[in-house]
Amino acid sequence: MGVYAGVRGGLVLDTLVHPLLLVDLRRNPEVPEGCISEKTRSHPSSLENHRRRGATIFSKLDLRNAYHLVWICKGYEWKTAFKTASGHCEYLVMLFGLTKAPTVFQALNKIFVKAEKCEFHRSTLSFLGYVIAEGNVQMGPEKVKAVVDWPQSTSRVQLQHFLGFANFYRQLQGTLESNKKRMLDLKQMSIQLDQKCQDPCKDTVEIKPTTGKDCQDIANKGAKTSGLYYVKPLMAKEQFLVYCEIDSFGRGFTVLQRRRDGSVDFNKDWVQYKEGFGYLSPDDTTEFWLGNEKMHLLSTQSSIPYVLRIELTDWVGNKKYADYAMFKVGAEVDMYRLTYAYYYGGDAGDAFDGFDFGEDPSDKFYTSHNGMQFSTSDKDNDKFQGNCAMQDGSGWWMNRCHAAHLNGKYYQGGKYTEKDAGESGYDNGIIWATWHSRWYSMKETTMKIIPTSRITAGDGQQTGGVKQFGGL
Ligand SMILES: [Ca+2]
Repeated sequence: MGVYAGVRGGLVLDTLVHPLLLVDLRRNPEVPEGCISEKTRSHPSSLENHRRRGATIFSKLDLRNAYHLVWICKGYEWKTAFKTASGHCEYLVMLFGLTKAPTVFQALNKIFVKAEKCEFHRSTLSFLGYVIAEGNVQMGPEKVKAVVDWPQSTSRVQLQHFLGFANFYRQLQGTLESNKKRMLDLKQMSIQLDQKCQDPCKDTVEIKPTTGKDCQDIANKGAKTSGLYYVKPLMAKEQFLVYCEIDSFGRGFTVLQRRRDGSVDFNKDWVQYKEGFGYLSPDDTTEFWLGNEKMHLLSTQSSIPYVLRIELTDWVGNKKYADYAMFKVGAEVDMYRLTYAYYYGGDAGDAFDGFDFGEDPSDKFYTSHNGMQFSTSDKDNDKFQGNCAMQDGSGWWMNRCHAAHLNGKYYQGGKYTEKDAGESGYDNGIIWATWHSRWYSMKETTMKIIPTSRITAGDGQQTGGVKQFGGL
């Protein structure tokens, strides 16, 4: 049986074996500032020693004297010098761990205890935030509460404080270990999943070798099939991947946007619309927004005017299109402004020019898109006092707000109501108001560009007209 005496600010004695020291120098006014940090607090490892010694009964003494009341002999302070991040320090009072310190301390003539703070012959003892009992040292309940109730950290420093506090109680080790194990399990699972998807990925993702400044350029170089190609517009610093739609007439459309099945969430922020999101696939089966910056680089790279072709499919399989001549997306400084010269044609109608919904004489003016800057929920560049992009959960060339809205929310089946549109209740589907009502959301959309000189070739076949190849 071991008997311990614990002393706040002092000492624990193992009367059967030899002195076992504990330090508690928290907020000690006697200790020179800058020399003591909270890291000098007692470490539970010393407390745990009692386990090895088989102690069952414990006593605690609260000494009026403490180490820090013992001055180091003048001229010998340098022997305690140590280095910290904030400079070099030396002790002026006795420190724990100094050779013979316990002996010196016990040899002091007048050691008094505070009787009211002493406890004798207990089977459990509360000491320095720990509960000491036979065979174990537990974290004190008030410390556990402090960890549980710790306010959420809002800065790195606050988080460091919490981690420092929590790590100090090595009783948390168990939780940490179990978390570590779970992390390891998740990592292994992720590796397994990676391996699983690697084989089909390798087989299906094929990037064609031909490159050019756009897909027409690539087609001109002899590429015959649609798929993934790298393009490098004249002003682009790096090449990037695009889906090229290459037809039998040798036309190469560079695809800017694709909706097919609602698998990609188009409710994204400015940076995401800038960089692009979604997935490019070699067989054109996935949804994506190529990205405003890439659209800008592609559409403004030279004096070659581009036509923007918009293709729409409704929920009974009808397909319509709309073409816009001299389509351009401005630079980011101009908020990726949309401009075009005129409606080039198509059977879907000119929704970019706005639509008279019959609610207000200015409907058409305020739902047109030519000249509009791009808006996202976090960047409101629209003509509305509110935030169209936030209300509709999309990024688009918003006016006040739209008659065409191809990045809207995906509605299965097409028809939706104000109630379906959520909190704001505005029309937020995939809309082309000159074809279907704004409460009808398209099933599929494509936005793609091609040099104007090539647009007419091939269309003749669909309409039974002339087959011709213009320019380039
Ligand atoms: Ca606004």
